[in-house]
Amino acid sequence: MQDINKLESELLEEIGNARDLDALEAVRISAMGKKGRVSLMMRGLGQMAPEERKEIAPKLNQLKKVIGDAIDNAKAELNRAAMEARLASERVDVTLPVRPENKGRIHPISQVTDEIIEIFADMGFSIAEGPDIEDDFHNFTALNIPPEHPARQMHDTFYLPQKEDGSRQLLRTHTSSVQIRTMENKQPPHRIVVPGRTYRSDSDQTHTPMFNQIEGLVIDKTSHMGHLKGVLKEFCRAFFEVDDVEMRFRPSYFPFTEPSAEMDIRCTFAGDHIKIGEGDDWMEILGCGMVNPKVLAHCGIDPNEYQGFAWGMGIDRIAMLKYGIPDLRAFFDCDLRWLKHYGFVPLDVPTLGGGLSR
Ligand code: 2NL
Repeated sequence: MQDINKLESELLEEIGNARDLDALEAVRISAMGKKGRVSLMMRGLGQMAPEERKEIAPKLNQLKKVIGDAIDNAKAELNRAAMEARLASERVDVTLPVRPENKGRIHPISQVTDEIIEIFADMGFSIAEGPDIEDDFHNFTALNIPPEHPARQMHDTFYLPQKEDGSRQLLRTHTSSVQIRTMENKQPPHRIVVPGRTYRSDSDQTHTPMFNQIEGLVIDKTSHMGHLKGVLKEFCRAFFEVDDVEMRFRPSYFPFTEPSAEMDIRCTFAGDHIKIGEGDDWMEILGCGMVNPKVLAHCGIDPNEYQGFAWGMGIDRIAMLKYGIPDLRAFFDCDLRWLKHYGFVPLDVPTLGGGLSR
């Protein structure tokens, strides 16, 4: 009897002292496990005289129940305390003010590039891209720019160090090299626009060493100057969001087109901003022409079978024009305040249906 009472108070104390679930489990095993202290006592019943057993067995069953209940209770309590600690440490204060969110903006150059792409995509053009680092052939020779042409001189072109074979790579001075690669690698007809970075060693108020261009190319069997005019008219109408834009073509010269022209559009300068499509001034916005047959031949296209037109314009200048941005150099200053002012909302993707810009 005494042993039972002593074991009960011992075990109850051990249970009370268990600080966590592992410690409690250890107590349970040492009491109720196969070789536990309560289990051993139960086994002792077998050697007792029947009279004694009758007296002791209910006490032992009582002990087993008391200890079992105490362990269950302690377990529930430890679980509750653990949950409470977690709730306290993981509490979220829903009354805190929202952290300021740093929303990005679309750079005007990206916006204008997307707008132009959207317009030409609608006319059935694909977008082509190519490397910024080019070789002499794709940037110059294939475009009928002869070795003594001033554009090849050091002051215009950024050259990379000379290689062992004497050749020098360069930073492309226009995106025309991508059209050359397209004509070399794919079968005509071609209908592509090529946006991208271009580089010239030139830096002043209206020139930056890196600038963005978009060129277009159409090669087919009967493509002619009338198609060129129609495509560019549709572009101006959509891009400047006016019903009609008067255009004029002035004769010009590029080694890669023949004949070549510069395209102006009607505009008026009202104070510090320009209105497109009306007035009595003209503004030059791009250069264009029929692709020189020599260029086609350089790309493996038979000039007697195919012909086409091309044009090129500066994205930076046209972006300044459309969105009234006065200083070219601000495009590349990475000033967040400037971008917040002139930048565009990322979700307002330019579409012809939904409007190019808001
Ligand atoms: C300008 C003028 C132009 C082209 C670019 C071109 C490309 C190939 C063949 C023929 Cl592969 N032409 N591109 C044609 C005429 C003018 O750019 O003032 N750009 C800013």
